[in-house]
Amino acid sequence: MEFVQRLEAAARRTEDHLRALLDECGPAANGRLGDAMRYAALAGGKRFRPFLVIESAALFGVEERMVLDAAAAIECVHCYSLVHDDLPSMDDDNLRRGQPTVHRAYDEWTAILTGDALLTLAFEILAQPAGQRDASVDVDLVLALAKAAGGRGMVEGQMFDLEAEKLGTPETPTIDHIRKLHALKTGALIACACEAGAILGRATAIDRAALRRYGEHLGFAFQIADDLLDAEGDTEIVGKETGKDNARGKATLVTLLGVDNARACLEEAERDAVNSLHLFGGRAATLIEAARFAAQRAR
Ligand code: GRG
Repeated sequence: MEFVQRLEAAARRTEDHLRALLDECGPAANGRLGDAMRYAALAGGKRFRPFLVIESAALFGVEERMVLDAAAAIECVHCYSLVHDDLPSMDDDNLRRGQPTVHRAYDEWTAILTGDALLTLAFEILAQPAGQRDASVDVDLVLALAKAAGGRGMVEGQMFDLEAEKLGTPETPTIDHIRKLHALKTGALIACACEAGAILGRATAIDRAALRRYGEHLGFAFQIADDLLDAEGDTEIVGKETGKDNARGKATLVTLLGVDNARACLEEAERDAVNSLHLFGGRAATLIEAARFAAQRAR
């Protein structure tokens, strides 16, 4: 199967599973919270993180239900982060995945609660007994996701981002600062998605570390591509407002280094990601293609 077809198939499987989980564990579909959660979680999105869970787990032949639960849980955390990031007090966005953001379609308090409920649902999905799952695997996954999402992970990255924008600190952001911010805000969850396959497959520490390294480089490439899309992309194709970083004077690798140097960093991150997979040989062909996709994506 072609890479794009694999990505689309993974997105469909994740969405179907997420829909079933929302019916099983989420609020009623005809209530405000249930509707808003479904609006945030089921409409669009590349489902790149679930794809990474599915493909990293495929290296170890993990049972389908376990894989889809982990994929759906990580996507719930991702969707929550987008809903909260879009809020007026954060990035203040009107458009996400080509449609009005949750606080625009509903209102701010509903968007806050929708994010809260999606974040919590992620951990409920991982903790509920299902299939052949082993409790120690569940605990490992819960720990990895909590670390990636929390105050030493994505939330800290978001904090750095907002401190820079709203408080002007640090006064002169360095490339190292931006790299750390990216590693936390974007890289941590992407790395967790890659590592999840190894956790589910009870892989060796060496294999697990290799997938984590791959995810960290991939996350960096993904973020630079995001900044390039903000600088050069078309709102219609990207599905969210573009040109915001420059307009706000935000420090990114693109605004600090310029488009050409940022693109060189992106290519290096893609190479580093691919090199991290060498011990898997040809079995990692799809993950190698995923690195190319992250670097060259148009939305
Ligand atoms: C609110 C705690 C908290 C964190 C927010 C995700 C995030 C952190 C901010 C989003 C801002 C942003 C543009 C980050 C850059 C990388 C990124 C996460 C892009 C969005 O992910 P995609 O491209 O989106 O995978 P889809 O819609 O395809 O799922």
